[in-house]
Amino acid sequence: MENAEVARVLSEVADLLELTGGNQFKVRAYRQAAQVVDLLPMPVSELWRKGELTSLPGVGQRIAEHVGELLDTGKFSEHDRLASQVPPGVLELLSVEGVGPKTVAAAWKQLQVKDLDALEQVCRNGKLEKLPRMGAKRVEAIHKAIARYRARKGRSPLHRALPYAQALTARLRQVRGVTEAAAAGSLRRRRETVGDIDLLVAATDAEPVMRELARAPEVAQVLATGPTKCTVRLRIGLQADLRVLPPESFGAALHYFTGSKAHNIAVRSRAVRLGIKLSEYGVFDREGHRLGGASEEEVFRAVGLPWIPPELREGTGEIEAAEHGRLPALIEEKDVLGDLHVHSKASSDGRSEVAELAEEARRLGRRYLAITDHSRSRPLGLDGAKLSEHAAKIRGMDKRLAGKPHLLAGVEVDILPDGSLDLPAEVLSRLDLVVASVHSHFSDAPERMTERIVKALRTKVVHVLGHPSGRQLGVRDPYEFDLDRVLEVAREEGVAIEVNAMPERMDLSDKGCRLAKERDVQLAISSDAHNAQHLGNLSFGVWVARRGWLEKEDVLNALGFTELRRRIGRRRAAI
Ligand code: DGT
Ligand code: CA
Ligand code: CA
Ligand code: ZN
Repeated sequence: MENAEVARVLSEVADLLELTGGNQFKVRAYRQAAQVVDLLPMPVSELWRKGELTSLPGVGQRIAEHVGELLDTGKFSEHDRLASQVPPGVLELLSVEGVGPKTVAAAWKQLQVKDLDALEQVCRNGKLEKLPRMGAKRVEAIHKAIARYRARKGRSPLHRALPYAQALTARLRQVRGVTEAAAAGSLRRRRETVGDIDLLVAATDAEPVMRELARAPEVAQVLATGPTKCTVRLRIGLQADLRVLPPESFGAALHYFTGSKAHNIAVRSRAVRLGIKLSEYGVFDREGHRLGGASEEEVFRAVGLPWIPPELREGTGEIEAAEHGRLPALIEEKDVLGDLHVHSKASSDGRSEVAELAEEARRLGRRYLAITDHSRSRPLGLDGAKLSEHAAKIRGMDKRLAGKPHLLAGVEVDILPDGSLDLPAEVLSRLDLVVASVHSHFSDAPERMTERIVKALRTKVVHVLGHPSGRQLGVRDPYEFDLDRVLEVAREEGVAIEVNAMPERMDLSDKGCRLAKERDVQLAISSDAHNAQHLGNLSFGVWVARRGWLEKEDVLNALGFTELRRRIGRRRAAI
């Protein structure tokens, strides 16, 4: 069982306890344990086996035993006991943004709300508004959030699905007679959300492969089976489709099931024009003779094209670009040489010391790291004096590290509701790197939000606009603003736009990246790490960038340290 799954069950126990009026102390303990397990750098099952679970912060004997029971038996008696007291539809209400356990408990106990439909009804008929601490504004926000939740239901964010796809392909690769196993579909294209996991396996005998999938611990139920394919439901609720193909068809199938549908249609119409037949089984000539299909390259070659990276296969110009030899040389993770947005313990939500961050960055081969803690408006944010002290500490450590990696003393400064920055320009201009971000008043009118950001970009002290749309996948929609206008000003002012690589943000989006490139605006791919393990999340940002057609030249932190210093220093010289 994956850590994420264990964490999910633990946090569900916390929710259930809260809904059933359980002890607040216990609620907090389960929440903390969930968080610890989720961030664990090794499988939690390994710790259980060694009897070391209780060495984790906040994990006591009781919770350790429950986790052990879950790992050994797939069951969690405490969880099941609590779940039997709460209708399943009630628990689901917690997934609606802005609806917490207190609201759900009140709606359930006082208004008999047992599912999403019922919650929507009490939004409409005014009953929810009458509950204590509710009011018309909150009810309206909840009503809107229900609609958003419905729209995204059934899709999972990439970061939830990816570990399962990896675990399952690794498992299937072990089956005797299997030569290849891969995840295709939107997951391989690295879309930010996926509808399901599409698994492809090359083997001559399908039966043992399907049997192995059915008994995988991640799988809850087999929904359908055929001679060479099956569909299962995973414990996390996501479905997976498995198809088993003969090795000579693997490339053709991988291409077909990677999609997208729009890309496939375009490739297939090229094939028709060239008088060849393309299917998930291979490439064939008019007489039905096989021309290829073992690899994707053979498929593309048959239609006269170079191999196209999966992230580009959305039917938005990639075929034309390939045809004319103009495919972008997409940025790769190894091209990103440093990280420009990282929080240390000096931020209230930061968990690692600067030294731990530097150590992990060095291990990951990053050449530079900007420590950008929060400014004073955030809870426990830094004021000018504390920030100067912090910067001095960072610079001292930078000297000791002697470039392994280089540290930059920075800040993530709030863009206040009026567009001014949360710290004086005079303080900001003494720092090496300034990331400016919106963290409040997300529901400003679009024109107001645009002006707010534009004003911040005009201050001359900002290097990077942080998580530019404010979205959190499946949790919070992007705030509304005129991206085109912001890009125009960013170009004029020489400000880079961040591709925030937090898996739950991925912000700027892929489409935004492509627009920024067209507008000649530079991007910065940053982890926004709040602990050392998060530094590895940069890959999520790189995938977004690749889906946005970005190349090395488009990315600020693909520059070497000297070049970067010169670039960000130029800002300083200008004021
Ligand atoms: P998803 O699962 O909604 O995130 O998106 P996909 O792209 O993974 O879609 P899915 O799982 O329905 O199908 C996987 C791929 O199979 C899809 O990207 C392209 C191919 N495919 C599925 N249905 C069709 C179809 O009707 N025509 C063509 N040309 N290709 C299809
Ligand atoms: Ca899919
Ligand atoms: Ca599918
Ligand atoms: Zn932020």
